[in-house]
Amino acid sequence: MSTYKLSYFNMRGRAELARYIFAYAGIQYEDIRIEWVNWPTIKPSIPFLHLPVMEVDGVIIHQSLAISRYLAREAGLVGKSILEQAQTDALVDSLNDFTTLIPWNEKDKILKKKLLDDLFDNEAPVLLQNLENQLGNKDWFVGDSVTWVDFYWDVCFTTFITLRQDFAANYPNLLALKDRVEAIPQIAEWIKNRPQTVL
Ligand code: GSH
Repeated sequence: MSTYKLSYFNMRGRAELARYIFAYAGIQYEDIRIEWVNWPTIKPSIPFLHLPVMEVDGVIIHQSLAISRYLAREAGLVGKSILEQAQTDALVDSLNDFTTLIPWNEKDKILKKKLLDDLFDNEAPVLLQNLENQLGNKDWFVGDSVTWVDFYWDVCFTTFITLRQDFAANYPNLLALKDRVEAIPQIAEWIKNRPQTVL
């Protein structure tokens, strides 16, 4: 049995997808939450200087999606064929592309609002319509069972609504998928008990 240590800040952010997969698979891990005040001291010791990182039996993996993909493989959540895996990866990348466009670190409030308005008015509908088309009336994005991109949708949804509350209101199938993910008993349990943070 491997030992896992996941290090991130005290936020859902880029570690939450990994935490969903740990919860779903019932894998024990250390959920290390570094305080921002301690980060400058810790940062030089972290490979590639960003969080999250995950230590597996002493080996450190960086990049949140590499971490989550590794765990998803362990948990049987990557798709049942290499074609399904490619479809799943592509959807994960599309959600991630949008996430990286969000001006997280913009300090100028007026500029930040302008950038967010532009993103949610112009970019989000393209992403959401394509996701809605991919999902159709199926239960899950890819194949006939849950994969890690279904989890990633719920993780992204939970954060995006803090930026624009009604951003997915016109996409009923995507809203139903979010409910379906949150109703998975292990995920429901994690959501109920996880540390409450804004992001
Ligand atoms: N592409 C990387 C991933 O997905 O893991 C991005 C990592 C990243 O930018 N992490 C941020 C961070 O470490 C937090 S979300 N910020 C502190 C810093 O860069 O000093």
